[in-house]
Amino acid sequence: MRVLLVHPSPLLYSEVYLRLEPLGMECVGAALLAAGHDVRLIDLQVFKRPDLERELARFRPQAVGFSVNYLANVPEVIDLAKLIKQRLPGAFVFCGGHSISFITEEVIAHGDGAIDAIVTGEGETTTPMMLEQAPDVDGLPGVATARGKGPRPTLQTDINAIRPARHLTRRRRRYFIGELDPCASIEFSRGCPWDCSFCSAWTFYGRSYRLADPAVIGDELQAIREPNCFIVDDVAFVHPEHGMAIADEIEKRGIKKRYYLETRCDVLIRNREVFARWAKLGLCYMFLGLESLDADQLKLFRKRVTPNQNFEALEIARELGIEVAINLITDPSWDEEKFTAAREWATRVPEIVHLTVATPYPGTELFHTDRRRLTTDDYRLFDIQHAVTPTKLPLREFYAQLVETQSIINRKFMGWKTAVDVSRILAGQLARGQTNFLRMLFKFASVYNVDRFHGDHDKPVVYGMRKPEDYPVKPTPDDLMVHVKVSTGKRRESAEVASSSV
Ligand code: B12
Ligand code: SF4
Repeated sequence: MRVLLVHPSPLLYSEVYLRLEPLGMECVGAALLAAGHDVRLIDLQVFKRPDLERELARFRPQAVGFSVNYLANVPEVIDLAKLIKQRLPGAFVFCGGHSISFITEEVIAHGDGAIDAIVTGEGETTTPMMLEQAPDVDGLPGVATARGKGPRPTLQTDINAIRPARHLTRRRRRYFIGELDPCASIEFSRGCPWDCSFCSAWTFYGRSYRLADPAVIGDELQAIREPNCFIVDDVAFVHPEHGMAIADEIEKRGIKKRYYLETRCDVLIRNREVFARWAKLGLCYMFLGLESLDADQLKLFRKRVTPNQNFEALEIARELGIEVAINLITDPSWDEEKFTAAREWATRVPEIVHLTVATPYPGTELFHTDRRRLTTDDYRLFDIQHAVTPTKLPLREFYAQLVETQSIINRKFMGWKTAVDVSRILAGQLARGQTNFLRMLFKFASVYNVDRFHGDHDKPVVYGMRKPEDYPVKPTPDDLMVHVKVSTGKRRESAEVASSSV
């Protein structure tokens, strides 16, 4: 079958800081190729709508699949699905990905016949099986249609079996994160054994944590042409021996790259020697979700770390020479005083401090337990940059404070001064025709501005999101789980790692 996979347009965050390859869709693409399908992929973070139209006309796909990892992309994907059905009425249109796995019923209803099926959970096993049966896919495990949902899918037992088909993505030079330009992505592990109340990683993967074979990673890194790699794991190097084994493979092959990863503060403290070794191998940036400077707030998030651990982790990263991007969650209840305190702290520390807004996402516990009512049903505002629950300050003032605090990044790490400071890096990139980082340095003000944030709330809502109060029964955490519960030795081990860190 001719299958076209489509990734929607970038979110606000990606308009400035980064644009990364759609790794999940490349995994689905690899599984479809292995099943004998003719597969093409178009990423609208890089391509434009007319490119998609051209692809439809030339390739005439018999099936079109959309990736919906991000809730804010839902309306765009519904509109695109409708467009595809108009152009190619016989095509089988389906979606898959993280966010959409939690809201299948409402999206299929919005699609009004344009979305034939939604794959819930991991796509590698379900998607080829579904296309084998298409269009009669009702009742298959992990497949939702207008007539209901099949049983929950089972997690893949082996994440080494299918690795991303990177050759499916075109214009790969457009993928970057900060000065790592160009940048590929790679997955070392899948899942997260913790259970933070604001996060859906654990409801999606059922608190499992699976590891890729270090030798497979070594081969993959060797095959990646880009000099930089973003490691997409939710929490990198939970198991120190895994991090060390991958490091061995890198050294054995003499691979020289620079890396960016995301981890938890307690993992960094516990496995300091792994990060120290990786710093020597090229780990130069790290994303740490501190989330809050306040102990009570951290408890509410069930983050299972203390502010002291957070500060200790920052010290370690500084000693290792790894540049840290910190995430702090701004709460809509913040007043001027709270913002001022955050600003003072963000100005004082040498790290890059990102601010996001607390957002109850479908699939998280917070969505069903937060007593505040959502102020909007516009999917597009659920990008953790907008306030979707009542703000203590008037909304415009809230955004004014938020943007002023976010703009510390602009003052410290962007603009002309930074361009001069990093002129050698820029010169090297320009010599190779890479301009993503240079453009990034001057984009902040056009994206992060009060008028835009505030104005986004006035856009007409065509597809309304189902709010917590619209659920007939309040789901339990178990109801939120996307996959069947599996009890393997590895999984128990992961849970122990998590609880031993509490
Ligand atoms: C890596 C990552 C990023 C990267 C960028 C990834 C990218 N290419 O854009 C970074 C760190 C930059 C990032 C940024 C953001 N992220 Co992010 N990110 C992730 C993370 C940790 C892993 C995603 C990943 O690559 N996984 C590995 C691949 C192999 O898995 P996958 O993509 O899920 O794909 C599988 C399935 O989903 C499915 N599938 C996927 N696509 C398709 C398509 C079809 C057709 C089918 C059938 C199946 C299918 O099959 C795949 C294989 O099994 C997830 C959390 C998570 N564990 O999923 C959060 C997550 C997706 N991000 C999230 C958020 C909020 C953001 C930001 C908005 C945060 C911000 N600071 O503003 C930004 C927006 C970025 C953007 N794209 O514009 C939220 C999404 C919340 C939501 N409900 O919308 C998540 C769930 C994190 C969380 N815990 O809440 N992110
Ligand atoms: S540790 Fe990170 S990925 Fe895991 S549940 Fe908490 S926020 Fe989500």
